[in-house]
Amino acid sequence: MTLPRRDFLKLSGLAAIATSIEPWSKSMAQTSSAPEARADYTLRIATGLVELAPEHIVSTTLYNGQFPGPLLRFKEGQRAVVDIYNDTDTPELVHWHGQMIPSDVDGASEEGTPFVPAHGMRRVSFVPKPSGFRFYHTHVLAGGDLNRGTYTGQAGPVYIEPKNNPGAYDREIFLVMKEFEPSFSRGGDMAMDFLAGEPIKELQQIGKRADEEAKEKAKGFEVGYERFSINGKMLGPVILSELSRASASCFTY
Ligand SMILES: [Cu+2]
Repeated sequence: MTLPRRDFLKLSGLAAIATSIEPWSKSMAQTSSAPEARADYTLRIATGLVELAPEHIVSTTLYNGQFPGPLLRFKEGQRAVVDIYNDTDTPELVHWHGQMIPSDVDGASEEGTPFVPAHGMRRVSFVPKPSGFRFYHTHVLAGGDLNRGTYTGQAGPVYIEPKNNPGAYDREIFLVMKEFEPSFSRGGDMAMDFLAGEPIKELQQIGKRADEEAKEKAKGFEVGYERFSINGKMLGPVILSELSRASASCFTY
């Protein structure tokens, strides 16, 4: 039973209040003080700013107003509860990359995970596994919208502490590498010389074959990036923005 607020206020000055509001307080007790565990972590999805370098600020969608999103530490085999608030105007999905968890919380809509509604929230609870360094990120399909999904700053590190070998490290450092400022291109114009190591022959051949096959058809668009960052910081000073676009891509990595 619920009592209109007006009636409640009217009653509140009376001695009869105790008996009158009893059903009200009972119903409140059932809804709000049910044994709801506190979440281990809260993620808030909202737009915000990332300062990649002094005077180089990117406006995008973030977790908890930061990039990367906060480090979430879980324990292998120990249930984790995460509250996800979506403060944006579009439905969102938080995907637990690399974890073997049920599809209703995994964060992939194609596997059946419900979206976190726009301006709504969802609580997810799962037993994290396997142990190790993982990450979480949005699983919204961006399509041609470079302000959505993977093109935003929605990514963060997860560390699942192993049950058996806790690893007595002196120091733990978590690195999240992410590109920013995407743009469409017709291919081939993003510098690749920042890639480390020797080219892999097999991959080159696959690329060559694909190019040949595509000759007949019109080639689709590719997405290239202006900035590369480690933990939300691009390397090198802002002078790089004066260099050509292609070399900036490699230097700032
Ligand atoms: Cu993923």
